[in-house]
Formats: sequence, structure tokens, C-alpha cells
Amino acid sequence: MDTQVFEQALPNSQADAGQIIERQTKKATFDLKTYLSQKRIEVEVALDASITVVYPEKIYEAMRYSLLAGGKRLRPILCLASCELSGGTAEIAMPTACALEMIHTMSLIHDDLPSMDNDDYRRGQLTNHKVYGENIAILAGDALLAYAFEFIALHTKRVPCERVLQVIAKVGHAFAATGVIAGQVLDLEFEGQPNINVETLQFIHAHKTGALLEASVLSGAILAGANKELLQKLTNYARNIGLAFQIIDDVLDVTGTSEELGKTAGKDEKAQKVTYPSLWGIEESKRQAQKLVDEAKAEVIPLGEKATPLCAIASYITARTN
Ligand code: GRG
Repeated sequence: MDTQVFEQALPNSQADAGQIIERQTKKATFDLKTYLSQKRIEVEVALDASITVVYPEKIYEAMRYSLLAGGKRLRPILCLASCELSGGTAEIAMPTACALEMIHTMSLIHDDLPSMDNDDYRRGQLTNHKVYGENIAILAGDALLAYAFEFIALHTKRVPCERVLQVIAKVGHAFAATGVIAGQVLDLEFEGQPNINVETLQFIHAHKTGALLEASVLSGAILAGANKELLQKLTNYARNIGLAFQIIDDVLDVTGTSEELGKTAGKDEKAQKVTYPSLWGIEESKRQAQKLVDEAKAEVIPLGEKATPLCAIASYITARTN
């Protein structure tokens, strides 16, 4: 991705002429590429330290194989950014950020299994079951999921216990049959059925993809003690970026190459999946995604300068190529 420089999100409301001039001169720049790569490095270091290989080695190696295979680390970065926006530090949110990536990785391992999407490549390398076998891949996913909750509980420091419990409940709810799994069940059920309507498609993606992204944004804010009003704004932000993310994911499945994506391109058409591009076409899908990103940004822009990272991440969602 090219370096993008974003104007800091200064509030527009009630700005008089003096403030506008001041804003022009302040026009501080925010380098998204640097921000993302710094945050990614911090997350990589924490993830690497989170799992040590002990007896029985095979399972720990399988867990590390997928967890440390790269990826955009979008969920942990959203958690850290939202915690910082809400007055907390990256340090208090890092265990939750890592746990979110463990859960996301687990869902990718299981999604790639022969009984699900049956894929050979993920994050630019062979899928977990191709390397370790189906039985170990299932167990590596299970182990990551269970460990994620233990990790939040044991490693979150300097945060009141009630907030930690709230985060554990929020993340659990986002992944359970109330969240990601509901989306996955319907996605499997509707495979090859061309009569699926846009509302059902939205439901699937709001759960399969959106729920964990929303939990990522909200858990960071909860750890920092955000009030109800801020949590509502962040919920609206997260729902919009969640849907935009999935629309672009569908577009990239059509327009991207397997090398760019690090996974098999063109799978949706092959599986006869109804997607946003199949319903709306590529250009309209991109337009809808951009509209959602604009709406997401409008939720947080009134919060001022501190919302700059979340605004920039929202823009990245439509600009990304993998
Ligand atoms: C069996 C308990 C259990 C759960 C598994 C398989 C499954 C249930 C759910 C599927 C969830 C899934 C794979 C959703 C797709 C979300 C999505 C768009 C993934 C790609 O995310 P990126 O682009 O990937 O952020 P990287 O690799 O960059 O992290």
C-alpha cells in the first residue's frame, strides 16, 4: 500500500473563522503506513511471546504456525487504537489484542478445513491441515480459542476486574452461536443457492466477519473505561467498517490474484456463492463500501484529533489490496 497521509480529524462543528485558520495551519499529518507497521511489529512481538513450545510439541508448533504467519493484524490494531482513543494505553489492551488475533486465526484454520471451505493456502503458506493433518488442525484451532480467554484473564494488568470480565463476555458473545458461528452456519447453508437476498447476506457478514471486528473495537474501549455514549459511537463505527471490510473482501476475491491475497483467489464464484459483486457488480460494491467507510468516519470525527488512527484505518479498509 502506498504511504497515505491523512489530515487529522479535527471537529467541524461550531468552528469559527479563527479555528478554521488554526486548523489549516495545524494540518498535522498522520502516516498510516508507519502507524500500521509500528503497531503490527508490537503485536507480532507480543504474539511471538504468547506461546512457548512445550510437550507435546506438535500442538504448540501447529498453533504457532498459523498464528505467526503474518496477516494484517487488523483486529488487534483496532483494539489498541480504540483503547488509546478512549484514554487507555496500548499496554493494557495488548493481551486482549493478542487474544482477538488467536481467535481470528482459529477461525481461519477451521474455515480452511475440507469440511468447510477446503483451502490449501492461507496467509501465503499452506493451510494448517495441509501441514499438520486435519486432526491436529482442528485441535490447534480449539487450543487457540481456549487459550485466548485464559490469556486475557491472566495477562491483563492495571484494569479493574469488572472491565476484564466485560471484555471476556463481549468477545465470547461475538464468537459464539450469537456471532461468528451463526454467520458461518448460514454461509454454509446458503452455498450454491442463488436466491439469497441482500438482507440475509448482510446478516451472514455482520456475524461471520463483523462481530469480531466490532468486539475488537469495543473491547479496547471497555478496557479504557469508555462511557456509554462513546461505546455507542464506536459500535456504529465498527458496524460500518465491518460491512465495508466484507464487501471489499468479496471484491478482492474477484479482482485480486492468489499471490496478492495469500489465499486462493476466485473461490466465491467457483463455490457459487452469492457475494456483493455478484449482486451489485464491482463498481457499485466499491461505492457502497466507500459510503460505509465515510459513515464510519463521521461517527468518530467529532471526537477530534484522537480519532485520527480509527479514521485512517477505516480508509485503509477500502484501499487495501489483500
Ligand atoms: C469451529 C468454533 C468454530 C468456529 C469456526 C470457520 C468458522 C467457525 C468461522 C469462519 C469465520 C471466518 C473465516 C470469517 C471470515 C472473515 C474474514 C474476512 C477473514 C479474513 O480476514 P483478514 O483479511 O485476514 O483480516 P488476515 O490474514 O489479514 O488476518
